Amino acid sequence: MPTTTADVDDIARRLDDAQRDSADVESLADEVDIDVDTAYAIQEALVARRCERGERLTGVKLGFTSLAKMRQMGVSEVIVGRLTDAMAVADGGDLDLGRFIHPKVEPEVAYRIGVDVDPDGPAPDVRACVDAVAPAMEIIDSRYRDFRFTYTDVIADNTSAAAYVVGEWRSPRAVSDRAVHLTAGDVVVDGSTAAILDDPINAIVRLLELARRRRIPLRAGDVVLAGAATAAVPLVSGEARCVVDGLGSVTIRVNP
Ligand code: OOG
Ligand code: MG
Repeated sequence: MPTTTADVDDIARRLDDAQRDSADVESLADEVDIDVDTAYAIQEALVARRCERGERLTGVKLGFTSLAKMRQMGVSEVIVGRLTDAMAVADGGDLDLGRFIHPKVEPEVAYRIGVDVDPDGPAPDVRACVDAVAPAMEIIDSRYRDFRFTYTDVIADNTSAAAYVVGEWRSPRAVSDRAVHLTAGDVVVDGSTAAILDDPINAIVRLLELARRRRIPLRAGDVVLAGAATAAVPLVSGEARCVVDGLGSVTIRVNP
């Protein structure tokens, strides 16, 4: 049984270094007892380090909003992480595999927040918060060896966030039960947006609750990744592409 109390700043530094050096670390669970509040405190310290180096927050991502992802990773509760400009890749842009440890790609739906949401203010209307929707892909790259982590481990590691790409923004529209196709190298995965909490807009409902509980401010223009519609697949060199029926597609070129 681990007995050591978590040193929030020290763990944040280790996870931050693991990302910068593309060198994995062991799960924290064997070493320290971490509760959910501490895990989010580590995430905040980790993201603060990135911001101190000049990165800018661009939004948030949800994880484990589909059964496929919960089953793949053995975690069954929704988590939230932060996105920065250093993680953003332009639609059609290039990404080098060398900056990652063991990257995987996920087909996602992105929403754009249209108003500032104060975590202490009155609960806003969900649909009124969103001003655009787009197809997206997330690149996850757990800093833990072999993607083996506990619920609190993955929260501390900023929910495996590594990179993301958003396609053309469209006016808000219902996107429940739209076919989703992800192609990564030779692998093709089919799914539906309905896998994301029955309807991806429910990701915004969960986000508003989590943002309030975790004191995460949301600002107009922030990107929200609603979570993967299917299990993640390894990111390999070549093209990675996600098509969401009625929303268009998003593509990146992946270099070895
Ligand atoms: C954690 C991130 C999960 C999603 O879309 O469900 C996630 C992981 O699987 O490493 O981003
Ligand atoms: Mg994701």
